[in-house]
Amino acid sequence: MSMFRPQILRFDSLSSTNDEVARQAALGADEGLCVVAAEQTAGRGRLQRPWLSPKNAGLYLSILLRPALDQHSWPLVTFVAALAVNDALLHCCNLETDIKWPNDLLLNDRKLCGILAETIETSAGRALIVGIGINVKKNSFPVELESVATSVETETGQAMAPEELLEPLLGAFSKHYQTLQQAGGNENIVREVSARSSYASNKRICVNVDGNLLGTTRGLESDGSLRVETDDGEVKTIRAGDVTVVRST
Ligand code: BT5
Repeated sequence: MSMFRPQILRFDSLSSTNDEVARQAALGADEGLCVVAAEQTAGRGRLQRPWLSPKNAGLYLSILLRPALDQHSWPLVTFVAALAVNDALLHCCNLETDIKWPNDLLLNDRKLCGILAETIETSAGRALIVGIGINVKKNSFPVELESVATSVETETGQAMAPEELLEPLLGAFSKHYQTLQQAGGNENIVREVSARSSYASNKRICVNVDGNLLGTTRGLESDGSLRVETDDGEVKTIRAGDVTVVRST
C-alpha cells in the first residue's frame, strides 16, 4: 500500500490546476503532488463545462495519484475526495454537506463543491488527477448561478480564507485513500458515502443515460455505480451521468 504524502505547489494563477498536474505528471511527478491556485482562468468541470474560479474566492486544487489499485476501483477515488471535503467542511465550518452522486457536494440542494477526476497515460504508467473546487467566499460564483450554487460564506455568514481548508482536506483525503487501499476498501468507502448522501437510496431522480432515465435510487455498487429502479421495476446500474432530482407533484 502506498502512503499518501502531499507535496504542495502553490500558484497565483493557472488555466486549470488539473492541467498543471497533468503537465507535471508527464514529467514524472510522484503520487501526492498537490497543485493549488488562487485563481483559474479556464477551470473545468466534466464534459468541458466551465468551473468559475475567481481569485481567492474558492479553494482550487488538484492531486496526483498513481493508484496501485485495480482499475475498476479508480472511480472510488472521486468518493475519497468527496469524503475528504465533507470531513473538512464539517470540522472547519460545522457544515454538513450532502454528497451528490457522482461528484458534487451540496448544501441546501445547492452546489458547494465539484470534483473532476481524469486519467492520463504517463511514462511512469497510468495516473489519476483529482481536481477539487470549493466555493468559499460569496463571490466564488456569479448571481446567475445563485439558484444552483452556494458557498461556505453564504451558508455560515462567515468569510474564511480558502487555504484554511487545505490541510484538513488533505489529512482526511490521506485517511480515506488509505481505507480504500485496505482489504474491503471499496465496500467501506461506498458505505461511508452512502451514509453521507441523500442521493444513494430512495431518491426520485432523472439521469441522462439512454436519453433520460427516470427512477428511484437503490444504493451504490461496490465499484461506485448507482442503482436506479425504473418505474416498471427494472434496476439499472449507472456508471456515469448527470443526476437531477425529480420532485413529486
Ligand atoms: C464539476 O463539474 O462539478 C467539477 C468541477 C471541478 C473543479 C475543480 S477546481 C480544481 C480543478 N481544476 C479544474 O479545472 N477543475 C477542477 P460539473 O459537474 O460538470 O459541473 C460544472 C457545472 O457547474 C457548470 O456547468 C456550471 O453550471 C456549474 N458551476 C460552474 N462554476 C461553479 C461554481 N463556482 N460553483 C457552483 N457551480 C458552478
